[in-house]
Amino acid sequence: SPKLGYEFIQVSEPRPGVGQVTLNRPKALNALSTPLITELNTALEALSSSPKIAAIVLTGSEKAFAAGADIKEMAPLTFSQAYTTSFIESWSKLTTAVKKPIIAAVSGHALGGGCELALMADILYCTEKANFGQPEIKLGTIPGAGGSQRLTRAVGKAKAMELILTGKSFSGVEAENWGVAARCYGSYEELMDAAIKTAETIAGYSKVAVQAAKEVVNKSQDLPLRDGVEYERRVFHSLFGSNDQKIGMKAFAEKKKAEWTHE
Ligand code: CO8
Repeated sequence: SPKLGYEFIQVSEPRPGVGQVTLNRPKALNALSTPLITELNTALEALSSSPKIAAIVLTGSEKAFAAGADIKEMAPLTFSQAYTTSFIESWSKLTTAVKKPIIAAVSGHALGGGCELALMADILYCTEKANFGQPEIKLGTIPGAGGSQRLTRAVGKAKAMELILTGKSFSGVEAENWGVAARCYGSYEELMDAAIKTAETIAGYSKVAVQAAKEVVNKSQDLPLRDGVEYERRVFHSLFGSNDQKIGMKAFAEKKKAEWTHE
């Protein structure tokens, strides 16, 4: 059931433990204005701190995940306004403030800031026909919410450079083949079913282990290999201090289902 109080997004709980945020600014193909991003951050922080929620699905409509930053809002910005207000910085709040896994379910356009937002998620699912791209070059600018960094890490320099310098789009099928998307689906319905099912699967595990798993995988994007492997081992060691590790391994030995305490 959609929660009241938001203008540009909808928040729901499609399954127990699964929070869903749906971008809902259909007239502008979910263009990411500052008010929309403010609502998104508020909703994600609320889901992140809710003890009832274990995983989050972030989606748009069948037609558009998001067609980018709001070009009409950006057009008149001056350098000093952008610089002193740290324009766009708050966009990536979800990558630091949210410790629960976020699954982006992308159908239709995911362009510019929309592509960047999808790339910030922990898991990306899309439809075969999804339309990804970084078209900023056509507007006389460049990606500003991590696109040049996250897309390059995802597809490698050769493809990222071509995509960002030409502004050409890529499909959901290509996104899956190149490793941007974990999986692509034939229809919007299949996409949403799969995203919610995956979130539900994750929600069935120990919250402690899930948060640790997300943390160490994301560390691999920031750290050199040796440091990353060491970081992983430290976190792995620390999980021997959790109840859930004892519960999970005991349940395996006894051939029973683990009943997590999330401690
Ligand atoms: N900003 C504002 N309004 C938009 C945007 C946008 N990014 N995209 C679409 N709209 C609006 C259109 O202006 C139109 O409004 P209106 O009906 O009032 O004219 C409405 O949405 C519907 O759009 P179209 O009529 O164009 O729909 P089509 O189906 O014909 O075309 C497209 C769909 C191809 C997606 C087309 O709308 C398009 O090219 N949009 C712009 C895509 C784009 O360039 N995105 C990148 C923007 S720049 C950016 O995101 C990064 C800036 C760096 C900062 C980092 C990110 C925050």
